[in-house]
Amino acid sequence: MHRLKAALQGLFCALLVLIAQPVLADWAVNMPRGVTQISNEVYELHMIIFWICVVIGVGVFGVMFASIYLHRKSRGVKPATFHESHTVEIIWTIIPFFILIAMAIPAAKMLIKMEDTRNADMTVKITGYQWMWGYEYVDQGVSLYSRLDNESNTVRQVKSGLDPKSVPNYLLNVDNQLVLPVGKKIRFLITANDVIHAWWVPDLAVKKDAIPGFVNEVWTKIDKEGIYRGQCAELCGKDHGFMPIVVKAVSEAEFKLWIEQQKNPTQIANASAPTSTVALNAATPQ
Ligand SMILES: [Cu+2]
Repeated sequence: MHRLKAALQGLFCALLVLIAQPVLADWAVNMPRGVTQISNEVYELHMIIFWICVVIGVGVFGVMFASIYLHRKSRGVKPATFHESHTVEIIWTIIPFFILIAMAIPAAKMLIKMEDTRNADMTVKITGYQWMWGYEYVDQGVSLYSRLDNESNTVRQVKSGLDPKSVPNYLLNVDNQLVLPVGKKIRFLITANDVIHAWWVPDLAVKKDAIPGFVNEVWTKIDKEGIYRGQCAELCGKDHGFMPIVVKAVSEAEFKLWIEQQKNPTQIANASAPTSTVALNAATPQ
C-alpha cells in the first residue's frame, strides 16, 4: 500500500513539473479555437463530446478495475452467475443508444450549419492540382495560383544541405496567398483537376474534399484579420506534403484595394516604378 502511495505521489509531482515548465507554454494538444463563429462552435462541440467520452471512460474502467480488485479470487469471491443475462444485455444496449443519440443531435445540427452556403456575400472557387491550388474570385473576375514558396521549395530538395529551421513557416508558406475580407460570408466551391485533394484550414474549421468532376460547397465568415495556414489533407501524390494553404484575412477596404491591384497589375507597376513603364512601352510594339 505504501509503495502504491509513493508511486502516486511521484506521478503527481512529475505532472506538476510538466505543467510548470515554461517551455511548454506553446505546447497544445487540443484543436485550435479558430477565428470564425463556426470554428468556435465546433470547438465547444468537440469539448462536450470529449467530456462525455471521459465520463464513459472513467465509468467503464472504474467499474472494471474495482471489480478486478474487489472480486478477486484471493479474497474468496465466488463468480457471479449473470452470464447471458437478458437484463444486462438490454441495459448495455440501451445506455449507449441514448448516449449516441445525445451526441448525434448537436453534431448533426452543426454539420447542417456548416453546409448552409445560402446568402453568401461572395464566392471563391478552389481547384486542387498536383501540386498547387487555383483560386478564382468568381464575382470579382480575379484568379491566381498558389504554390509552395521558393524558400521552402529550395530547402526541401533532397541534398539541399540547407537547414529547414532557418526558414520561417517551413513548408507552410506560399507565393500567392488567398486574400479574403473579414466579416463577409464567403462561399467556397471546391473541386480538383486531377486527383482527390482536400482543402483544410483548421483556424476556419473548413476541411473539404476537392474531387475531380464534383463541386463541393462550404463557407466561412472570418472574424479576425490575420494569416491562417493549412495544408492539403488528402494523400494526392508524391508532393502532397508540399501544397500548403495560406489565407490572409484583411479588412473590406483592403480587400477591395487588393482586388483592384490584381485586376490592373501594370497600373500598379507604373505607379510604383515609373522607369519600368518606359521599358514596357519601348518593348510594346506601337
Ligand atoms: Cu493535394
